[in-house]
Amino acid sequence: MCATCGCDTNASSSIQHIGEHDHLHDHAHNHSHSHGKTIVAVEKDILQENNLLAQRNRGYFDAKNILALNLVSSPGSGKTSLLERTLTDMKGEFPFYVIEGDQQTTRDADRIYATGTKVAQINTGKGCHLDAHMILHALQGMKPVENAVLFIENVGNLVCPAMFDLGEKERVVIISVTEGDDKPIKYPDMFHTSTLCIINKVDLLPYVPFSLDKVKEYARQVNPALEFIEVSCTSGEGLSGWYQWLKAKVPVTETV
Ligand SMILES: Nc1nc2c(ncn2[C@@H]2O[C@H](COP(=O)(O)OP(=O)(O)OP(=O)(O)O)[C@@H](O)[C@H]2O)c(=O)[nH]1
Ligand SMILES: [Mg+2]
Repeated sequence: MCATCGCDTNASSSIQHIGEHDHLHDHAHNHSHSHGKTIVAVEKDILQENNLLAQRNRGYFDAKNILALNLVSSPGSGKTSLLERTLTDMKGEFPFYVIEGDQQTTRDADRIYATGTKVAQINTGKGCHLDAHMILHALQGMKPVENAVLFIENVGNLVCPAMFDLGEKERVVIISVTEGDDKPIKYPDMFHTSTLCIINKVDLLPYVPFSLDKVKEYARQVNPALEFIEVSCTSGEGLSGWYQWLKAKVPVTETV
């Protein structure tokens, strides 16, 4: 049992590389669960171990000039839809890779694979977040090329993924207009640790009580530097702004 968030990532997490050997990789973790310590101390241990591995991932990304983005949101905000659109519309512009995190099934990885993108699915079992150790294992099977863009779609959850650094360059939080505009102040950690907030499903604005001004005001209370892009993955509205943001983040390749 992970004392940090109460979920159990030890029991049954697995990694599948979709469209390759489809091998299922049982994935045991070495979290140090020392009984008798206070919960705060155990939480610190787990996060410290995670942070060390995250730094290792970050070093790997830096060495290979890979832009790694961690996409976080509550379930159903549109993370996979955004990736499907992005990978289709920007096909050929960069080498893209995706790591999908879900408790069960390869449904999201199958959707990504259908776009022609190399993808690995991590099933976290009872776990409610990805951690740096899982990403390390997925990368070992994926072997991304240099100068690539790696999207990591985290498990749909606005709480626990905020605590786990994966080694990403930037964290992108997605909120959809059907969720309510007060989410940034109810789940501040996720908005505090993100660089960009994508507001999705704006095609539904006429039908739901959601204020774009209010959600931005609330989000700025927890993160004054947060950037916003409003999009609809269904209609395509606003997606060009996201693509521009993405291109500006890709590290420049040094030519000799
Ligand atoms: N109306 C509308 N529906 C959308 C939009 N984007 C996504 N959806 C729908 O929202 C639902 C959830 O989308 P997903 O892309 O699966 O969301 P997700 O965040 O990946 O979900 P999890 O991986 O389960 O957390 C699907 O039925 C999508 O078709 C949008 O811009 N507008
Ligand atoms: Mg998804």
